[in-house]
Amino acid sequence: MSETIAKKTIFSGIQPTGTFTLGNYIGAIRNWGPLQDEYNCIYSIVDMHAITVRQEPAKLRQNTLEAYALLLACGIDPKRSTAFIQSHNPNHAELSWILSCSTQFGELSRMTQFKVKSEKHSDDVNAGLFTYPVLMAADILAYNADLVPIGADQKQHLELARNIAGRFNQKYGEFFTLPEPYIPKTGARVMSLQDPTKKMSKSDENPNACIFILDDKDTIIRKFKRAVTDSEAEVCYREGKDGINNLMSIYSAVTGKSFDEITAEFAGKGYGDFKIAVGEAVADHLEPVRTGFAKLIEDKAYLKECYTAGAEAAFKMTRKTLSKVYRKVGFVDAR
Ligand code: AQP
Repeated sequence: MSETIAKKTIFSGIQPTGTFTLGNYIGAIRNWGPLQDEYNCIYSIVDMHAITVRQEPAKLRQNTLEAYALLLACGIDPKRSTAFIQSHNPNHAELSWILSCSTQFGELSRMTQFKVKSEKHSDDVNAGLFTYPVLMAADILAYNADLVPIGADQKQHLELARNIAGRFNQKYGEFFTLPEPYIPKTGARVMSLQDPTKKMSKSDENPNACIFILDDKDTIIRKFKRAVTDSEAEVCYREGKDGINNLMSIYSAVTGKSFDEITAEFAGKGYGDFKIAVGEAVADHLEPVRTGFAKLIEDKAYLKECYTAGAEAAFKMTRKTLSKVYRKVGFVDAR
């Protein structure tokens, strides 16, 4: 058996709904690169998920290319991983239909993301928004992924993917691997800088709520200076100090310092000093991503070469899964 076959498989995706935030980066994407040697990694820009919310077509196209370049700038090596654009592999959508027939209406209606997004987009509560988690299950199960690196907000969807896989296996015989979530210990849920009870989101209307990973140093520091905190002056991690807890988690994630070390570092100093230090540490941490992205986005031919090869590899892997699934459910062979 070759080494590649013996490796466990990882799948993860990210929506091209705007420039990635510090939340996407710390909670998900920065953890993807280090896994490339140990695992068979498959990473996707999930544009089909993005259209569950209204997108301006030209902007979506541009965001998708930029998201792909960002993926590479964040350390995904298209030679060591399969990196592709979701709509380039139609097997995801095909499998999604089969899996939707093993998904219950009730379980989809319990999904937090559906509730939040259908409130936010109350004029367009479309069926795609409702069945989003089934497509996500198909993304993962099409590769029989063992592990899915995600932020804490996607845990509920991953649990649903496991339930769908289990139900399919029960109906048709053991087939799908039940995927495990891989959630980082620090930074699994980066919160909004303007409302630290809400997660940081690409599509937040308030640009000060979010650090975008392509923001320049001055912008990053300015946004941290404006971050909502509390009326105390002690930098420590404690219940009720949502704003400071969030800044401490971010600082810890980019510097590797523990909460105790951070508290000691800022003892006797005010929030102002702490906010500037967090801003500087984040900006310095993101500098290589900004530089890498600037080069990659200029080379459209290279990007195309990478995402085309990625899609071909992804298609081959998943066609085999889909053929077996079709046989299992009782469809007549096409040839
Ligand atoms: N605030 C966050 N903290 C930690 N992890 C996060 N992720 C998202 N927000 C945070 C993780 O990033 C990965 C990709 O997310 P996505 O783009 O597929 O969708 P999302 O979770 O809906 O992200 P956004 O930024 O909130 O996008 P919009 O605004 O378009 O809905 C996932 O692993 C997610 O957990």
